[in-house]
Amino acid sequence: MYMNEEYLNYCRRAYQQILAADNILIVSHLHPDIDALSSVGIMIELVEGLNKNYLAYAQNKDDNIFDFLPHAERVHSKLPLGFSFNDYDLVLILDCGAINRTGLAEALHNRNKSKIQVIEFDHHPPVDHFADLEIRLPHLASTTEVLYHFLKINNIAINKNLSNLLLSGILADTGNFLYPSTSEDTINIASEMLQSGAQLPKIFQNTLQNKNLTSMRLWGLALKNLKVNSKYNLAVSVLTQEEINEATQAVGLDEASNDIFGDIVGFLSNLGGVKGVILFREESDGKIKASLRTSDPAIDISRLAAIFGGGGHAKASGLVVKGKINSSNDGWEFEY
Ligand SMILES: [Mn+2]
Repeated sequence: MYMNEEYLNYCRRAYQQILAADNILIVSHLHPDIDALSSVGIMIELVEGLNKNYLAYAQNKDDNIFDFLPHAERVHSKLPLGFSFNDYDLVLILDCGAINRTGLAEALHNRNKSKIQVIEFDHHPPVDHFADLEIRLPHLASTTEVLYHFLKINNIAINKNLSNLLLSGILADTGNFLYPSTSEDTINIASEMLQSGAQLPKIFQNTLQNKNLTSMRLWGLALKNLKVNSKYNLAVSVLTQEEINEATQAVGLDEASNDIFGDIVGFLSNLGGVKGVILFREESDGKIKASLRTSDPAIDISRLAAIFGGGGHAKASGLVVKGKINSSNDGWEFEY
């Protein structure tokens, strides 16, 4: 078990607080990914079973793409009319990394701490501490893996919905067991989920085997533009705003999901002989985003991201700077 006595107690306390609460707000990060929505789904399954009032929220949830996940359709992408933060006595924050990613930073900062308790479950490295109870385990592969331990410690039976949700988060955040975050424990949990009824083929049909034309075009461009910087031994690829527009508008989309870029850079990190890979992409609002990955056990690539104000995990991190990218035959020039 990947958890010390202190965290065992945190998990027990968290469950006692859920049992004692009347109105529960379940929150994950903006543009939620599969691990985020799976974690929210797990909490929905739990609180519905306990007949609690709840609202689930993840700002700007992309329509429908993750509807194969149990309860994903119950997650609000906008706060409903008449929403009041003070109506809740317990807030569960899942997979958010930092308070800014909750879309509720102001309400969380200004809350009446004697009335509203906040519990955070996460596997991102610490950024800011705003929860009353923080169950943060950065060595675990996914937030659903954190929640697996939470469920086990509290003797909550893992039914078919829970097993599908737990496995989906693990598969997504390990790149189907390819990323270095995959541990022996991760694989054991996944195998237990299959025995509990998780449907691996159904998950794959909705993830790996469900790429759309836009994402295929972006994959093609990112591969075409891949170069190796021999000075730093880093692989670099760039997607300019023009290229992203061309790829996405062709099928009538104005915005490409961030997940696509995470998938692409995850794949690029398989390139042999380099220390790491960076995928830069130009956003429409005058920003450049970069995703950094390494599969070299000796390298903490978040230290490179941190130089530019970014952060994340040792093997997968990101950064955002204001600026633009000019591409020419000689390469790229960054103005920032
Ligand atoms: Mn995650």
